[in-house]
Amino acid sequence: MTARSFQLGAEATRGEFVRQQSRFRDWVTADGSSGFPAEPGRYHLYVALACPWSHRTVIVRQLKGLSDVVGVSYLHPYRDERGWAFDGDECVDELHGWEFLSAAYLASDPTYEARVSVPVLWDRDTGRIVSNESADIVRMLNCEWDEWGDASVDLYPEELRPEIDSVNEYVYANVNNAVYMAGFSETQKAYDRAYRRVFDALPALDARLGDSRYLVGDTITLADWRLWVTLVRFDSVYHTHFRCNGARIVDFPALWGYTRELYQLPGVAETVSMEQIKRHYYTTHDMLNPKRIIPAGPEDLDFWEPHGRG
Ligand SMILES: N[C@@H](CCC(=O)N[C@@H](CS)C(=O)NCC(=O)O)C(=O)O
Repeated sequence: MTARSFQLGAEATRGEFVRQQSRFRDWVTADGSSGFPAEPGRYHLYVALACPWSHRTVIVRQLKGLSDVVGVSYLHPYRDERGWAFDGDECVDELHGWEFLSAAYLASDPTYEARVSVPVLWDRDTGRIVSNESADIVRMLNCEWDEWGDASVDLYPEELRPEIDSVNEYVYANVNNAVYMAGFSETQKAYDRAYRRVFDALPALDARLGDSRYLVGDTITLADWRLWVTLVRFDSVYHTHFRCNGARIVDFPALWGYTRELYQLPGVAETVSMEQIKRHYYTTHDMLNPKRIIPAGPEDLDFWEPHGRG
């Protein structure tokens, strides 16, 4: 896969990576007013464990106790120009036997020509994608299936929403997406800008998490999971593969303790496949790693070390 196959918009002339807008933005609602009523067994997630955007949907589904309510299928970590695929082995589409996730996009919109991304929230009844936007999917999972899930877990409390939204915006621009912008830059200048964003933000977030246990309020929210999915991949992948080598997460005391604390919460560690994460990034982006050799380290990364927070 070449850098060109990533969507490049008007910014392309400046060598910047531009992430495409999500095409499917419908909403599952508890009262059914959206046309997609929440029901157990009706909706299904297509995710890749390697992908940070997928990862947060997997975590929220888990924390909300929705494992038996919303199904899930996993895409294979290696992706070529045909897009995310099922390999028929450990990654199977139990619903349709599809080989490629592109089938879901074409079933939903036969004219779809943009990139096939994960995660996808699929509706088995209408046979179409409800949403391919993780930020929306985690909000739906947080409350719309509460009749069957754990209603006591609220990751997006009403009174904290404005602050969560504003932290999310900052973290998206300076961390989640900035590491990709650094990795997929096509000019030195574009890379330098992205790198600066990341290494201005990480010390700022380290300071914030030195003063408070979580990003917003005294409870874990969607803002934390947004940041965390990038932190957990950082030292193994982004530091090396995306040239974000200003420091590692283990070098930031608060960020590192926080990464371990969230990792150690019940149900979270099993959503992390470092094997799939490394395999995906280092074998899929040929323009960055044409020989597809997967780095062996880091050796000192122990997410189970006591976190000492609280
Ligand atoms: N806005 C989407 C972005 C998802 C996204 O970019 N996913 C990446 C994987 S990490 C993807 O599927 N890329 C496919 C491609 O570029 O071919 C979301 O947050 O749900």
